[in-house]
Amino acid sequence: ILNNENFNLAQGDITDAFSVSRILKEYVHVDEIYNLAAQSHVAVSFKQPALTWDITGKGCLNILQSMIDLDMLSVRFYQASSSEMYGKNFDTRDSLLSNVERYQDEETKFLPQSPYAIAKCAAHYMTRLVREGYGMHASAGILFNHEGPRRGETFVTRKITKWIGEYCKWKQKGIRLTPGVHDIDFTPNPDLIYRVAHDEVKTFPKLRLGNLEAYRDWGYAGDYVEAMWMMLQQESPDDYVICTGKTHTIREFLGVAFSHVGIKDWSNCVVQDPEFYRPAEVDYLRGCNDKAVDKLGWTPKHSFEELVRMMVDHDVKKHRNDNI
Ligand code: F7E
Repeated sequence: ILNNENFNLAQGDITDAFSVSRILKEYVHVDEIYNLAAQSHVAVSFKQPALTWDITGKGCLNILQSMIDLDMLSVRFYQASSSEMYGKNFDTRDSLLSNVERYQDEETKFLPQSPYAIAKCAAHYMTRLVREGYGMHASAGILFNHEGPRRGETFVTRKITKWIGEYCKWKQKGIRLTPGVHDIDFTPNPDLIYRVAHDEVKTFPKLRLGNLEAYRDWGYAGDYVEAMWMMLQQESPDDYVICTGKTHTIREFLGVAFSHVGIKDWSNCVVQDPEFYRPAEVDYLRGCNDKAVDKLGWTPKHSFEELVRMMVDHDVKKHRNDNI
């Protein structure tokens, strides 16, 4: 994309309102603005709540207030809202409902469970405010987890598939898994990979994860980006839930991912480590995409199994081609 002559990269900082308005002043005649900027890692937001607030919450305000001040009221705006905003909403509802009956949609109450989710709620309400107060074409997509080969390596899906990619590579060379549980962090990292490669370490570290029981509605990021664009092509702005409507635990993700490389029992490959548990968890997410299907004509094109296999294939291929 950097070589595309229509692509311009302007440098700025979303936490700095002057920086945002200086950039927008140069681009007052654009048609659409998409705000995807965030400190988006939920666990990190507990450790860096103020930074998360500045980027994820106030960053959105900085853009919207600049648009108002610069009289950019006819420019269409998209805010990346998140299913994390629902938080623990099921604790206050009927816990006897089965997973088939439990879902979140545009009417579900937000009960955010992390500094990240609280910042996202603020940005979501700000977007609604400019829509209703200033008549702006401002829409928010409440996106459930969206994944793919480009997913950051510290999010659970990619952490798993990256580990599988690395492990498959070393397994071919005859290197075995570490036999026991270790009290030091053996999460694969460049230093460790180097040491394995140079025969300084003879065994491969197990995959260290936190809570495996949480449910997530995982979809393919490419499908979801299409939905973002579709929202801004509508005559009127609105909020939409974007999801697959299916939910799986991290355990189920592990099952599909490991069996794709022929490992039926993954329990010997994974260690649960308190380091990766969060102070507060979002236990259950399953969205209802009826509104997006009806009004936008959008549907997800990739199933859960296809998504997992796509990510595993990518990482297995990537690490096979690594020349360490
Ligand atoms: O965690 C559990 C963890 O970090 C998913 C972001 O894009 O989606 C994402 O937020 C689940 C949680 O994503 C590990 O406790 C277990 O229950 O992949 P995640 P997330 O927190 O759901 C939403 C829609 C966003 O908006 C966010 O920006 O997996 N889990 N073990 C782990 N999670 C991580 N990261 N690492 C583990 O070792």
